[in-house]
Amino acid sequence: MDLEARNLLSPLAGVAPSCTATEPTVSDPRYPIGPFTPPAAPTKAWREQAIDIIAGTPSRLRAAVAGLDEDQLDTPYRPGGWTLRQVVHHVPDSHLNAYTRVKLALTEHEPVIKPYDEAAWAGLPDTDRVPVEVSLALLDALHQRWVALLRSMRDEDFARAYVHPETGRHTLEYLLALYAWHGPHHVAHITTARAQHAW
Ligand code: NI
Repeated sequence: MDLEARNLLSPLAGVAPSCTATEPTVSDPRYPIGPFTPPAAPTKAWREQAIDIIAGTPSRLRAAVAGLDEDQLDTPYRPGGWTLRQVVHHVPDSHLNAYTRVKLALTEHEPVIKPYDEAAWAGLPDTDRVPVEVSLALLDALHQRWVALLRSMRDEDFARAYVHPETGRHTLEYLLALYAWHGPHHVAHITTARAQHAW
């Protein structure tokens, strides 16, 4: 579990997740750090912490898979789930889209963004043909660009928004919160699996 990131974000999170039977819980292996909850009243200090988490995600992902062999990388993080290799390749897939959404929202008025089918992307052949190192390097480079952009943004820039055709209008502050959760969420898939296998 990604305790450091969780401790950073949990005091700042919004309403607690619902405890109804249909909602995922913190014991759900799909959500090792809990499901995403947007912050109720984000502050500038909160944003700086969230950007720091995004800045640290590439090195944390790299550390999470360090020393794993090819068979271990081809093991699902949970029964029926993605392999650790698919998780690693998914993170830059997702963050490339997020970075693009930030740039679109900063340069256009509430653009409608293009969703993507993350499961289908994770099933494309590059996932098996490219070493995880390639995606780790891609994530390193991407986050240098993304974090430089996020750190350049003024308060009013975080109020800019994009429109997701299925889930509606979201501010860049919401996107920041979502991706400060998303990286640690997937790192925890790997670290939790390693702990369970004693790898
Ligand atoms: Ni994801």
